[in-house]
Formats: sequence, C-alpha cells, structure tokens
Amino acid sequence: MIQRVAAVHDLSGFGGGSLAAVIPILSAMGIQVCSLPTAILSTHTGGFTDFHFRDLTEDMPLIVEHWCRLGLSFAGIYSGFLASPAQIGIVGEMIGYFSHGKPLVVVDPVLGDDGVLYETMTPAMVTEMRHLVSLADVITPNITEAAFLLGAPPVPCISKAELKQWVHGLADMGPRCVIITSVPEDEGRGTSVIALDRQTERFWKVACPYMPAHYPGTGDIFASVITGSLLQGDSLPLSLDRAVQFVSLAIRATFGHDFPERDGVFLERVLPSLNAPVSLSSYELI
Ligand code: PXL
Repeated sequence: MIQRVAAVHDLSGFGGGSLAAVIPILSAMGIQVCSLPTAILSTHTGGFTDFHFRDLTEDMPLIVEHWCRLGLSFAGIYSGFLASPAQIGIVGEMIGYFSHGKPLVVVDPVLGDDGVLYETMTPAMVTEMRHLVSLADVITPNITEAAFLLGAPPVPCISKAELKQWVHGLADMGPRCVIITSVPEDEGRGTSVIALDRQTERFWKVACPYMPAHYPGTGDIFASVITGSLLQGDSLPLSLDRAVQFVSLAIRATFGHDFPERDGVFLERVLPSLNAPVSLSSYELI
C-alpha cells in the first residue's frame, strides 16, 4: 500500500518552492501526493514584485468535500503557504474530517523570513496560524516565523537558553515535535536547525554548512524531506539530518552558477540523492 499525503500549498509557476518542490520530493520518496492548492501565482513572492496571485480559498472546501465523498484517507496532512486567514480554518476542519486515518499532521507555518512577514502575510494570518500550530504533530517554522508565532521580536542572534525557551513556548501550543530552521550561529556566519521531541524531552541540533546565498523555496524543500522521512519511519534526528543534507546539496548544485537567487535552486539535479542510503550523520544532542 502506498502512503498518501494531502499537500496544502500554493503553486508558483516560476522560482521553485511550494508544490513544485513538494510533489517531486515526496514522489521521489515513494509517497503519493494529493494536491490541495491554496493559490496560483506566476512566481513566489520573494524578490518579484508584479506577480499574478489567484487566491483559491473558495475552491478549497469543494476539493476537500469531494475527497470526503470519495472516502480518501491520508498517512499525512502537510500544509505550507496559505493565502488567507479563512484558509487556515479550512485546513483545521480538514484535519478533523480526515482524523480517522490518524495522519501525521505537519504544519510549515509559512509567514516570513529575515525578521519580516512575506508580502501577502498579515497579523491576522499570524493569529490564525497559532490555531493551526495547535493541531499539528510537527511544525517547521524558521526563526522569524517562530518569533511571530510567539509574539516575540525577531532577533539577529539568540542564546541557547533563550532558544530552548522559544522551542518550549511553541511546544506548549500543542505540537509533539518543534523544528526551528535558520537559527543564527557564530554571529550570523552560519545557521543550524534545532528540534525538540516533547515525548523524549530531547533537544537535537544539526549545523548547516555555510553558503553566502539565500534561495527562496529552501524552507519548502526542507519541510518536504522532513515529512517524507518521518513517514518512511526515520527518527526525528535522522529526518533533520536528511533534510539539512538535501537542502545543502541543492544549494551547492546551484551556487556555482551565476543565476539570480530568486530563481530558486536546481532541485532536479539533486532529487535522485533522496534515494541514496544515508551515509553520514551529524546530529547532536544539546
Ligand atoms: O517558500 C515559502 C513560500 C511559498 N509560497 C509562496 C511564497 C513563499 C515565500 O516567499 O512567496 C508563494
């Protein structure tokens, strides 16, 4: 039996990320993707200005209702970029409708990066996203999104003690696993990924190799590998390792070329590595 995931993300035509990353990554990991598109855009919103944006809020309940009539069940429900506060409520209801299949609920609370909200995001989205986080098993905010969810000011650097407090603050909202990406290290010269599994109370860290580049869509790529890896039965720290390694590989495959960062990474070059045996592992307990 193939595992099936409901993927609730936008479809951006150019620039990679969102469903253009979610579908090939999960498919390469042997998981069937059922797309519930939240919006259709000409490009993602990072680095492009006059993009076309079609909000699909009205279509989403009709798609979910058809899936209910078909009696579908899902091993995972995985949400990312949502286009309106109403969509967050729709995803919450959807989690309830499909709870009989005991899906792994992964919420990537896409809100912003580098200390600011993305162009289409509003304070109302932040408020609603806190509700969706409370329904998730796993959340994957970056450090900016973690700050917005907690109502804390975004910070350029953070101590280990404060970081653990943030992670606990997010875990108190409901999810079993909290994963924070883009955590600044070495006064901004590097980043890491930090995670807490509330069941074991263990904090994990994976350091990310430093590259002086920032490609849109890497958060979607990271969360997709985490979703696939957990569904394949990997532990949380191994899933972190696989996701960090895959994103790093995608960045390295792209960085040597002279293309604008807003074009995204060369995902197609590195997809086959998702099927390679895990060869090295660098996670640590902190
Ligand atoms: O990578 C997150 C993301 C997803 N979808 C759209 C975006 C972004 C980030 O900018 O603009 C449309």
